[in-house]
Amino acid sequence: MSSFSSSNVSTSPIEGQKPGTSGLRKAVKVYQQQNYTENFIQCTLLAGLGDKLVGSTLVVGGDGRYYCVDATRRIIKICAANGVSKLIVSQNGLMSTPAVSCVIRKYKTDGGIILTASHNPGGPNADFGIKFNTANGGPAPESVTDAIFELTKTITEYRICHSLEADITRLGIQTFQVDGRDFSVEVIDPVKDYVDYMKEIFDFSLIGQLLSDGLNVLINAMNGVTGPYVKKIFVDELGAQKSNVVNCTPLEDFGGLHPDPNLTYAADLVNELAKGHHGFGAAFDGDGDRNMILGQNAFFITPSDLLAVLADNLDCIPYFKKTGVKGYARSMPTSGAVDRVAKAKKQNCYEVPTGWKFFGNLMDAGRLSLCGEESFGTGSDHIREKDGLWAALAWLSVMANKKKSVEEIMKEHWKKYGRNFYTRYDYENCESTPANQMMENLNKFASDGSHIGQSYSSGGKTYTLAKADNFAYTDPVDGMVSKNQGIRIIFSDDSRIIFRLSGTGSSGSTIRMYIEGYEADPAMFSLDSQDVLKPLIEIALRISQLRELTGRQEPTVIT
Ligand code: G16
Repeated sequence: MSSFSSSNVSTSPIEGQKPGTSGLRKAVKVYQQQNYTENFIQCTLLAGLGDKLVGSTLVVGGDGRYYCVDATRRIIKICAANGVSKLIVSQNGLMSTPAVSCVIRKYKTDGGIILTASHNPGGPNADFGIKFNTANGGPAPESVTDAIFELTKTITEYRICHSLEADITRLGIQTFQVDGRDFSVEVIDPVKDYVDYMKEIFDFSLIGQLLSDGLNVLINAMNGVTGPYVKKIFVDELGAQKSNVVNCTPLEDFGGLHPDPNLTYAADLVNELAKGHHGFGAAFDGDGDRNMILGQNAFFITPSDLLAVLADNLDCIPYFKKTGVKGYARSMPTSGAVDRVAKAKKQNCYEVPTGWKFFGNLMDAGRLSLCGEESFGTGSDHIREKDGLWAALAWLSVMANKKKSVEEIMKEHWKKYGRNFYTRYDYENCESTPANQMMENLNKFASDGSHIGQSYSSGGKTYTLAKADNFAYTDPVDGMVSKNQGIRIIFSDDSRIIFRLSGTGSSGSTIRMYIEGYEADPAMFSLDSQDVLKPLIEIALRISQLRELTGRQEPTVIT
């Protein structure tokens, strides 16, 4: 076994290393600055593991974007020097975010480091990200990310074992002696543990039968990390043809795609499904935690509706037959469609701030089985991350049980519960000063009770303001309070307008405007959500003065 010595390298704090909604996402060029990656990893290890650091075991994986391999090599050297005893590293550094969560839990490690900027574009001129997950397999809570940030402001040195090189292309265990301690790197197949788990959760033979009975699927991995998982699950296990899966080779720049599965950036899938040859379509983002589901003729399931339909049909999935259903949750901007199901089923439905990290405590406390976010995230307590492939398999399970099409399932749901019309407008990369000004004005509007009871009219519709606030959340498990989580403007008919700034962008400010309106009249169900919500959209733009302040007349993305 080769022996190595580590050394301390002097460094100084670098500004702006504050993790956002999900990890520290910055341009690759920022990460490539001297000591940038090293500083952040050192602080992550110290704050994330505390007195468990020496002797700990961690998982390291990433979405395969540019700089992942380079960062993985640095992480191995820094972990070795900090007394970590074992790293479980995915082969070639490739592992989806849900698979990392699965592996952390399965092997009961002390946590993991995920290298991803998720749905942000990749490549030398695009984005990179580093995220720390704790021993429960979920994204670190704010207390940990705040502690990491505090350390980045005072760091003076990091520890590194420069000469140690592990070969991450080769499966198996490599052992080293570092400063007299044992250190090992186990390189694992990134797909196996995850696929084994999916086979326990779902009835693969039932879903396979659905495909062999003629359901023609189209699965688009958007050149992200899910490609090998998609091939294994859909082609090898479920019997789909190779032509049913596309963009399945992970590429460092995602082949120039913006790997965000929504109607704008997954337009390829939408256009193919619109031809009517496929009965089910799904796309996943760069790191595999997001999903978009479409039916024949590109019938779009909003993530909020997807959550509600699954909530109503968990009995179609063997996992929940075993565990029972312990409750539901959604992020605050996600529509209230799932709340209606929860009410009917007499289950709790929690409303948490945007960010998957807020679901973990509820799951660990046995209060939550299924949750989701409007940002194309759906998942359950099988792991502690949202899970794109899981969502696709869950929907296929419902189809296989009900023997109905995507559209029929959705329409049946609306008939039962009514329809929560929903849309989100993104204004990407705005200048920060006017965006902050807008949020400040909205905050004043929300905190000044004088607007309550006021009427707002547009397009022949009038809404009365019932409540406005800046959403704050108290975690029911540990009592932690998270403030300033978005402006809520709620009308007397439960229609809602929400504004918040994205926490995942790498530059400028992205404004998100969320609009929701409920209709119980079946005559309305087939209308286009943009038409139904037009009056509320106009009112939202008027109250916020978004166009006047930012100069943006149209959003960058509408979903
Ligand atoms: C991350 C978080 C999600 C969150 C989303 C959007 O997703 O994990 O919980 O909903 O960001 O955040 P924002 O609106 O602040 O941009 P991902 O897929 O980027 O990891």
